[in-house]
Amino acid sequence: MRVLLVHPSPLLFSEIYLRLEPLGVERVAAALLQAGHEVQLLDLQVFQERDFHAALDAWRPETIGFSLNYLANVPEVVDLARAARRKLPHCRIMVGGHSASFIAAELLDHADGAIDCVVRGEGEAVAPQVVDAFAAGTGLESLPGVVTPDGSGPPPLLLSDLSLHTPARHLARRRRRYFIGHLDPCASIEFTRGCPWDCAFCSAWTFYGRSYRMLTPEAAVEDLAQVAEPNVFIVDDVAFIKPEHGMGIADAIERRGIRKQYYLETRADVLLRNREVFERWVKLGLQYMFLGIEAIDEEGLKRHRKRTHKTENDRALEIARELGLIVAVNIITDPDWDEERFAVVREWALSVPEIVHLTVNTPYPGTETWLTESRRFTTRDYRLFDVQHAVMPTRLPLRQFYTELVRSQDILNRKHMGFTALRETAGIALRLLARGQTNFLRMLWKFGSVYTVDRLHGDHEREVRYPLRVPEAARVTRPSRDDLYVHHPTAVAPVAP
Ligand code: B12
Ligand code: SF4
Repeated sequence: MRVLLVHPSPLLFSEIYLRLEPLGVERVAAALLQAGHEVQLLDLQVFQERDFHAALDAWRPETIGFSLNYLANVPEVVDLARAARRKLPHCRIMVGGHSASFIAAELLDHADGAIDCVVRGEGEAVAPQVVDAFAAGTGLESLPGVVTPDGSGPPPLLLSDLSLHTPARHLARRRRRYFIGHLDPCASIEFTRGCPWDCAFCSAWTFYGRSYRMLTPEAAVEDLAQVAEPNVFIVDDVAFIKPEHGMGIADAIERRGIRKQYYLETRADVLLRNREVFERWVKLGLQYMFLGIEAIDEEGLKRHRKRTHKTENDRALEIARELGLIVAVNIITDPDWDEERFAVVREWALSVPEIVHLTVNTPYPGTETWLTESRRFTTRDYRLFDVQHAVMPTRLPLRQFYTELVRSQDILNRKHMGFTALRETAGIALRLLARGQTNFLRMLWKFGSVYTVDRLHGDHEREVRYPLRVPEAARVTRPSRDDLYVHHPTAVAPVAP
């Protein structure tokens, strides 16, 4: 079958700081290619909606698979599915991905017949089975993780071996548009999947049932060796939880003489525990590290169930500095913050040399806060669930909240964009420009035009055609395993904490 896989357009966040290749779609594409299907990939982060329509007209796919990792992309994907259904009535349409997995039934309702099924959980093993069933005209309800308007299959299954489907990176066109900061262009890679912690605001652990799986170092580096870009974003939720795994990959990279620059994300306690692994990776080319700090006080850390302490966070930042890394940290802005609290956080952020991002506390389906907080939502607009908007009541009037948020982020950005910093970045920008890479340079000037109070506030006024569904009271008070997990926890014991 001819299968068109589509990744939706970027959100506010990625207009400024980064844009990354759709790795999940590339892995599903690899599995479909292995099963003998013809596959095209269209990433609307770097293509336009008109390119989607052109692909329907010119290639006439027999199946379309939409990727829906982000809740904010729900209306876009529903509209694209409806448009495709009108244009190609016989084309079968499936939707998969992180967010789609938590809201399968409501997605099917919004689409009103335009989506044939939602594939919950990991897509590599089941997507080829779905396409085969489409081709044969047989039922889908026996397939694991598949939900149709007529019923659901058994729970989704975890892949037995992550190395079976090397991402079909060759299908992602315009690859030079993917970047993060000055790592431009930048590819992505996955060394491990899942997270054994259980932070209250996060759905990484509920998606994978708290499992944690690793590619063998050989398989990980075989994949890395296929990457053409000089820079690599490691997408693992928490890098190098197992020191021997990080060291094993490092050994294999050295054996093969691979030289790249890397970005990764990890936790403060993992950095403290496995300092020598990160030290080794700095020698291999590790440049950027994102540390999930989330709060600057014990109370906040406890509320998010981060299972780290302020002293650990402070020490981890010191170590990252000692290692010479460029470090970005995130602080979760609570809608309850007043001017004073914003000022305290700004003061802290200005006192540390790290890049500090502020995101807004946003309960997502699949998180515990979704169950405990969703009654308080002030909006049903999926598009506002992008961690840049307030979806719960703010203590300050909404416009004032955004004024404080934008002002704080602006002050924090200028910390890195001041005259001295700009002189330093100018060299990088010019080198990239000489190679035709303009993503980083554009990023430097974009913040003020993209991230504005008027835009954030005005976004609340948009018409809501597909209202988000909040969980029923019974599910909130007595959540079942199905309410929390996509992949149910298996017999595999969590490795941490
Ligand atoms: C890398 C990453 C990004 C990249 C984007 C990469 C990209 N273009 O896809 C960047 C840094 C830009 C990003 C940004 C954001 N992200 Co992000 N991101 C991730 C991360 C860490 C890894 C994604 C990944 O590549 N995984 C590996 C691949 C192999 O898995 P996958 O994409 O999930 O795909 C599998 C399945 O989902 C499924 N599948 C996917 N597509 C399809 C399609 C079909 C047809 C089928 C059948 C199956 C299928 O099969 C795939 C293979 O098993 C995830 C966390 C995670 N562990 O997944 C968060 C995550 C997806 N991001 C999240 C969030 C909140 C965001 C932001 C809103 C803010 C933020 N915190 O950074 C922004 C906005 C994004 C935007 N659209 O602009 C949340 C999602 C929350 C939600 N429910 O909406 C996650 C889950 C992290 C978390 N727990 O908070 N992100
Ligand atoms: S450690 Fe990171 S990935 Fe794991 S549950 Fe917490 S926030 Fe999510």
